[in-house]
Amino acid sequence: MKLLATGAAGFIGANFVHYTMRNHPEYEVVVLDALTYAGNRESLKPVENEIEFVQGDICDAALVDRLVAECDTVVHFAAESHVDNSLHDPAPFVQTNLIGTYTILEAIRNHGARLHHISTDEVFGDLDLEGDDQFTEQTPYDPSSPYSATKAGSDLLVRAWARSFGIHATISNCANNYGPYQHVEKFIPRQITNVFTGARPKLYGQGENVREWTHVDDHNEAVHLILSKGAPGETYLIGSGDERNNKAILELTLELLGEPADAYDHVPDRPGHDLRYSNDSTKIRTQLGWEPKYGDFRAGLQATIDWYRENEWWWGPQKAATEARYSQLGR
Ligand code: NAD
Ligand code: TDX
Repeated sequence: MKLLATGAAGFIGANFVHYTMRNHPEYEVVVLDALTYAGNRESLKPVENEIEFVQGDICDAALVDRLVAECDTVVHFAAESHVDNSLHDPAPFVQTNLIGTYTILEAIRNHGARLHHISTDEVFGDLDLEGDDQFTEQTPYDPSSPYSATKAGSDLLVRAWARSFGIHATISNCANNYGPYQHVEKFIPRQITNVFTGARPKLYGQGENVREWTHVDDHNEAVHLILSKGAPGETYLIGSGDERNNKAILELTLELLGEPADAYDHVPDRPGHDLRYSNDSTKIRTQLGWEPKYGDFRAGLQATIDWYRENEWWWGPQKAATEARYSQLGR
């Protein structure tokens, strides 16, 4: 079984390749990644002799067509993934998330490989801070940012290609991920590495916004369950059920790092900042038997802090440029 993983020099895709090598040796893995600012070949170093790596753009139709023709399965992680960047410059989001996904769909249509498309809870918009509403597979799309709008558009392209052209495709919409190899632009690694570099952590607004934190290995286990047992044309929501607001996450991070609970700065809020996400993951739990293994968020966060402490060689080279981008945004 030959599996093409797009965007797997990024956070979730790299962890997917590691997870696949550990748990699913039946797959031969090819990675296609453009190595944008967010991609890092070092994230695949532990498995570099076990996989094939192709540096290239998912918008390159000839390249994508050739690679898809040789594969049985495509797992499509590649995307521009950071909301703040999309507010600053939406162009690469439209290109990669929409045109790139279209390019993959056309290659799938030509060659008949099976596609799993990785998406996000952000396509549904947000929920009230008060109350216990949740997104389900039936929730209408209502994205807020250029990032989530282009992810929503990519999901709709996949659905249309499945219905109109009969491609074998599945979609998953996962909540916020955390774990090793996450770019230091994202919330949790940014705060950990700020402390390690002597900078103060940065909280947007009052930090009341709520996210549902899911360990990246739990996400990737869900993806493998969908690959082996998911039904064509179906969408699955994935989430740990562990909802916390940003202030609480930051205070817990500071506590685990041995820092005072108030040792951070409030910075201007993100425009259009989604208030709360929460996925009802009953479908994947009951139909496919998925259950998160990282039930203890505190332990998962501690392990993540330890990973960043031990792997400055990995994140150190990205840190200064990332903070320079944040300075431009005033955050
Ligand atoms: P990431 O930014 O860490 O990695 C994205 C990868 O895609 C990088 O390696 C980059 O080089 C590559 N890439 C970007 N444009 C490309 C192009 N045109 N051609 C080829 N490769 C390209 O992102 P991530 O956090 O690992 O997210 C992976 C996927 O999961 C995305 O589709 C994202 O929308 C989705 N997702 C992320 C989260 C999260 O919490 N991070 C949650 C739910 C869903
Ligand atoms: O310095 C910060 N301070 C802060 O308060 C940063 C970087 C973020 N935040 C807040 C904004 C969000 O409410 O923390 C929360 C999480 O921020 P991000 O890590 O940027 O994630 P989010 O915007 O929630 O989106 C993430 O989850 C869904 C991923 O980046 C997306 O790719 C995924 O689709």
